Amino acid sequence: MIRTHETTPFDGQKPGTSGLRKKVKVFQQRSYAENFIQSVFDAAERQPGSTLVLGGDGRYHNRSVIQQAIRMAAANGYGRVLVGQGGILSTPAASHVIRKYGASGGLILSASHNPGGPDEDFGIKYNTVNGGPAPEGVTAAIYARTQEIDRWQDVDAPDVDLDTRGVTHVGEMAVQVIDPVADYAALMEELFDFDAIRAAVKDGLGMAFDAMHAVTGPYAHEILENRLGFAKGTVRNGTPLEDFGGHHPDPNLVHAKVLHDLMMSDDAPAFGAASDGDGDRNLIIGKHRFITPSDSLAMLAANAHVAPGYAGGLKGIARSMPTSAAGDRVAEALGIPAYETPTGWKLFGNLLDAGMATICGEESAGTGSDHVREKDGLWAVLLWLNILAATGKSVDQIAREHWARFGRNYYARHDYEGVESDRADTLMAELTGSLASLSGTSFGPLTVAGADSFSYTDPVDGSLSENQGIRVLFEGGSRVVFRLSGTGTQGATIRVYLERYEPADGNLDAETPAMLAEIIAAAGQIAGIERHTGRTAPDVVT
Ligand code: VG1
Ligand code: CO
Repeated sequence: MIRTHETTPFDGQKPGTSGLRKKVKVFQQRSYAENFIQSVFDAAERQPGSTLVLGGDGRYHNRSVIQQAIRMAAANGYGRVLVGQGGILSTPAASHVIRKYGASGGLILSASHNPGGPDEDFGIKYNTVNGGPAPEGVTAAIYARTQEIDRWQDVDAPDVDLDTRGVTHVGEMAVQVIDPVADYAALMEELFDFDAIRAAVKDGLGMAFDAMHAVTGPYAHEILENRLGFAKGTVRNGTPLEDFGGHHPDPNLVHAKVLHDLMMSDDAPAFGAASDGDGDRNLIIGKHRFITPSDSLAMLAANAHVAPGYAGGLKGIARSMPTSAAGDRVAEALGIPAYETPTGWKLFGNLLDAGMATICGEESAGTGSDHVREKDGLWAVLLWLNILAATGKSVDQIAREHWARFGRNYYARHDYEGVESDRADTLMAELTGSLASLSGTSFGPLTVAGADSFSYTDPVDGSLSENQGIRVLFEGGSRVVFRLSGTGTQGATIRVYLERYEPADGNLDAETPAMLAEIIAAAGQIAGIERHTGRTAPDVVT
């Protein structure tokens, strides 16, 4: 029996870089999640009886929204829901399940790297039929719908048992509770040489994987320990917790410090990695060698051919604009195109669907390929392992050889978090206003060669994305980028991306902060960071 509930719109249900993210308390308001989900169902392209994929990163509030989404899907004409056991599906696994079972889309309940718990964050993302994040056109339609919504629908049905695999019915709709890991693990076995990795493990290749009490725990236990033979205990913090143990499941040098310290110590295994809340990001640290995500993209692309899934070569390499240009140099050497898109994974989907790119990546530790339409943390870890196993080299050796061939892009990101939104907006507005007069101006030893506000025209569908960040290029190839985060839930986060290129015969073995010092100083002056925010140092450096 379908029930119709009257409602009125909530302000601010506009999806950001990666779905709708708000405090749990906001989502717990009556009809808040329902309004958004109904708007997705109203705006989504789908046939009657189509399949919806459903799962999340296990954070607080995950299960209640899943139960509600199931009742709503039944009332809105879906024929089947595939839901991960325990309400669990990593973002890349959800992308794969959508593709594999021909679903019309999926709801992924996650706020990714944001903290979880009753006073922390929750989020809902909608992915479309290709398994990728809803493109701008779709998110705009969803947002428009949230502003005029006057009813949502569900069926009167009890909660589904999410912990037992199998099929039940809610109204006329089938609900299938699936193993969240099996399909994904099988896909990884197709792409990578598990035999070679297993042999390397037998020969002593060791690793430490920090699942950060988030969604990758079950995936990493199964793939790394059960299938590849890494010792029990290789996966740390491997049980998903609703509050991620009180930590931020953000795999960077601040929040994955324990792993970082281990990897810099005498006890370090050969390889260390971590993933984020929803499993789409990765942190790669070799013994005594941290690999920046931008470098990881470049190194993976340069060596991908050793893995069976990429033996035929790459079609192209895509990166987000703030990501360093290290990958572009690999593309040039391979004679394949390089693409520069706005931040986020939305714009990679068209390139992957059109067969124009094979590997994509972002400076924020997202890397992935055309095997799904999301970034994929464990995929990156497995490709690294495949490369280590196939070459017998260490992470440090791979990095040094890479830089000796392509040069090195020293890189860091500085985040100023929780800035008052007005102040952050003023900073960006002033900066945008000053662009025309920046060229030729000097800051210390650096002279501005050009500056612009990044916009992107999608080469596949011609859609235009404007105001995607401010780029300031210096003579000699160094660069600083400024943009506001689109994933936060409190105030504004200003991101400052710093990059300096050293050619292959340059200084390849220096410390990053020293190499970036002049650019950091110039960035502060150009944007007036202290003047606008009162901050003298960033909150997070990655
Ligand atoms: C951040 C990252 C971006 C990433 C996005 C979603 O966005 O910078 O690279 O795609 O998070 O990732 P922003 O707008 O805060 O800079 V995830 O792992 O949160 O789904
Ligand atoms: Co994520």
